[in-house]
Amino acid sequence: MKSAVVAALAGLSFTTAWAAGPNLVVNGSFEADLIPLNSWSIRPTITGWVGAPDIELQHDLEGNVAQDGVQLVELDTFYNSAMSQTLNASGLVELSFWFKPRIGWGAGTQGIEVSLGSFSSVVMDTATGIGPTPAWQRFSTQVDLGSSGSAVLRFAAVGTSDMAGGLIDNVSVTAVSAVPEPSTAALALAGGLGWVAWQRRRRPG
Ligand SMILES: [Ca+2]
Ligand SMILES: [Ca+2]
Repeated sequence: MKSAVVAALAGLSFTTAWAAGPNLVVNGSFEADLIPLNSWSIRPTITGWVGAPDIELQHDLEGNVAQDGVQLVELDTFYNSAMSQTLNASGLVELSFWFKPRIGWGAGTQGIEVSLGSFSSVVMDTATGIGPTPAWQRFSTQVDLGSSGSAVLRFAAVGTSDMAGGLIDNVSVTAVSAVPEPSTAALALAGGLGWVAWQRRRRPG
């Protein structure tokens, strides 16, 4: 699993640095629009985010525990979808988010494309939910947003459009006050959180 993730991210300027400062993302943990426990809801918008065309919120659905708080997002709703928000930001920032594949689904269906300003990358397109306890993993990268003062942050499901996509939580963009020393590591990965029993969601097709 980890080797596949590293391979998927080869060539990206991911670093292990952590930035200080407030989170510039509105509702980055998807907690603002609380839905009932063990449920999902597909909506054109949620607080801070606009779907293209829609966004699926989940609240501990079938035991899928969020990385932060109680809710998370999936973007393969009934099809590959996307969500975005415009940030008031400039200069060097650190983008961070957490990802977990859904159990029981193979590679090529759980990919996430992330973009911020001029930065864009597909991550996790080789992720598989094989095994009883797929773990949350953190991805981070630094992006120079220049001086325009605003930038679009966007996530999109990629790969097979089949109502099964990777799970996203705890998205943050923070200003970086000083350029950190680049790490030799290709990416920041943190596992071990949220090792929970996870059942495949079933939904009428
Ligand atoms: Ca959350
Ligand atoms: Ca999919």
